[in-house]
Amino acid sequence: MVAEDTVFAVLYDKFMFWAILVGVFTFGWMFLAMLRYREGVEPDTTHIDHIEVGSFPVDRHNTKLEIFFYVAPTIIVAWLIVLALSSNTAVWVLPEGEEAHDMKIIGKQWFWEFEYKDSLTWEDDPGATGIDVDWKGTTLSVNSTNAQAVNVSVTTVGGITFGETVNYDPISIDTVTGQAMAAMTFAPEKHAVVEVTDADGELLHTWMHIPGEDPNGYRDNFAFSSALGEDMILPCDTEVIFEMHSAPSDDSNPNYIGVQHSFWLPEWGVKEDLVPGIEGGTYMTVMPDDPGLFPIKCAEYCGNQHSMMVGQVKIVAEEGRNCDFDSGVKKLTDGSSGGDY
Ligand SMILES: [Cu+2]
Repeated sequence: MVAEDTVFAVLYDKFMFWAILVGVFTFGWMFLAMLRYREGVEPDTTHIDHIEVGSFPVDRHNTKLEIFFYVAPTIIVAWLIVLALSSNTAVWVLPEGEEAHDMKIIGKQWFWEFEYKDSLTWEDDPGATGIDVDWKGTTLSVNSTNAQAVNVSVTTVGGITFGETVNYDPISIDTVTGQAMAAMTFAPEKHAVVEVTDADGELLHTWMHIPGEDPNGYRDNFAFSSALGEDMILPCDTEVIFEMHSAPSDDSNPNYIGVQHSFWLPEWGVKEDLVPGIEGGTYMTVMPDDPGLFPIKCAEYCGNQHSMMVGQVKIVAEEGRNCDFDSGVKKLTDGSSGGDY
């Protein structure tokens, strides 16, 4: 599945629009001329465009038309350059003072780490699964219209003591009311997963909280790793800023700072290098708008397991939103890539 509204897909459509317009005009004119001025057809002597077959119209040329032939394509080419550069700007010029989701990507030999600076709370579309999970304050509640939904499992990871996993006792959904309620305190510093399953343990609905940066700095940022088969999870309809670094997998040798990688989202048509030694990292922005799973690859040869350096990005809807919802923060599609042919 392709995220069709990403910047370069839209740019492709714009180039296609102009290519078709120019093509129809040029070939149309050519075929008209071929029909009209072919051998055996009497030239129309009453019109200004009377020309001799096979001879260049030296003394009856049209200066205005000839200038138009140069000026019009020049304007079109200049316009295409503007379109192309504005797409580049959307990906590589960082937005200022806007609400963006900050992600740190660390390329190692040979896997990716996805570190969360901003928190993200998301769940599957309740409209599609018939299940709605809510966990705030001291209460976890589930409302279900899905007759299959039976069990709720809750897992939390980390917090101040990093890496500690807690599996809570499963909660049952009342088969009559479709509700489940439990007194549990939501901890924003922990990674929390709530999964609703049917009687066979089949997963029906997921709710998840991913913690952001700890303001007190007591713990490391939460991270997913492609080495463990974990996906990078990003919200839809929100601008995402990737800050990317290359780091050695084993930092026991201070003289070794890693190799160059390139973070590539092939279906979105964007990639950016991760360069060892650049302190602040390199940057790229994206605006995902379709939910789904998209591949991640390394586009820079980085050693013998380079081809294994793959992962996935999962686009989800933030809790209480869905991906069809026009959030009004679509800077990329409003400003530089939406509709302004
Ligand atoms: Cu690589």
